Amino acid sequence: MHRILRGRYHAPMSATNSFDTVRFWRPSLGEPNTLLADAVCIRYRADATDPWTFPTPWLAGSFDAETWHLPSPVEAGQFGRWSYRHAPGIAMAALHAAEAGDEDPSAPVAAVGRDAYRELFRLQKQLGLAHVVRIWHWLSAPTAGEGETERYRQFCRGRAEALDNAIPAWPNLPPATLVAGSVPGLRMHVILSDSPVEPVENPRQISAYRYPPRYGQRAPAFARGGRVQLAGHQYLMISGTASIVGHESLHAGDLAAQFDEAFCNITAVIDTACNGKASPADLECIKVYLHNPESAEAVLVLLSQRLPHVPAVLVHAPLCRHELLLELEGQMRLDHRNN
Ligand code: 3EB
Repeated sequence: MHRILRGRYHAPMSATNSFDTVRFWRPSLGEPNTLLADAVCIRYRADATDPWTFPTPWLAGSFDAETWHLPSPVEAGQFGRWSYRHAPGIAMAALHAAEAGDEDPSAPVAAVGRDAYRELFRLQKQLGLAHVVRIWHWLSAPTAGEGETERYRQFCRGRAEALDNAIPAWPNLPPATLVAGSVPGLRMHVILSDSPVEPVENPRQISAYRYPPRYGQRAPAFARGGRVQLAGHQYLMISGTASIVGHESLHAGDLAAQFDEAFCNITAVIDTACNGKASPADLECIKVYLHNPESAEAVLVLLSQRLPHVPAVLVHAPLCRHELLLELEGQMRLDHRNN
């Protein structure tokens, strides 16, 4: 079970690259790599002000398998609050919208989310990339606040209002993840592309954008998964996936049962996307967001039983429904399977 605990520290990647692509996203436990002017090296647990970091404490495993390729040349830039790396046909961008404190339910989270998305639309125009194909959100204290003032619901409202008024409208919703960030405010990482995402829904779940109003007046705007073409490679991206069937959270308080349910949901998304010809064992990597850091050992055991050959990483991140103990995400390369 300790296989994925090996190699806790990974040296920053080398800047020398003889291919026409560079690795563009590689969360690592190393120091910032200043040599990588033309690539994105996302550090984890870094300082609060650097938007190119995962604001979630690391628990176990390695980020190494989560790498993306992009064609040269790569331009680094800043547009409004978004910083980006832009290559032909593709870009990765990061934003951090700071907040002073993270527990104040009257904080204007709707406006924070709305403005971040509006600025994202402007970034798309600036870069000439019509499609946002994957989004990660980290929102501090997402479940603070009651009823419609809950921070996550407010965020969903702001996001929905921004998308209502997007010109041109997004043709498809992308896969997304939203978990608690440990830095006050909203952080987002996005992948932009010149080719559209083909959304994949999960037959076991109601589409999130059709959730009934009891989860918030404005439903969460994301797809369960999506097929995307990135720099010539085909990926299946799987959104944050939890123990939700229909629209209801199941197995409150039961970590192993929640893992099984989330695993069934990931399996269903892969089945749908690949017509039953692939399974979770084909994932390039899997990431587990855990509400309780103490459950890491138990989850490592479950992973070693279910997915012994898939590289995994575990991070500490409460989720946007307080009863959810874990959420899974992953991606699969579709073009080099069966080779
Ligand atoms: C769920 O299925 C769990 O609001 O962008 C997962 C992934 C979740 C993304 C989002 C929310 C989001 O409803 C929560």
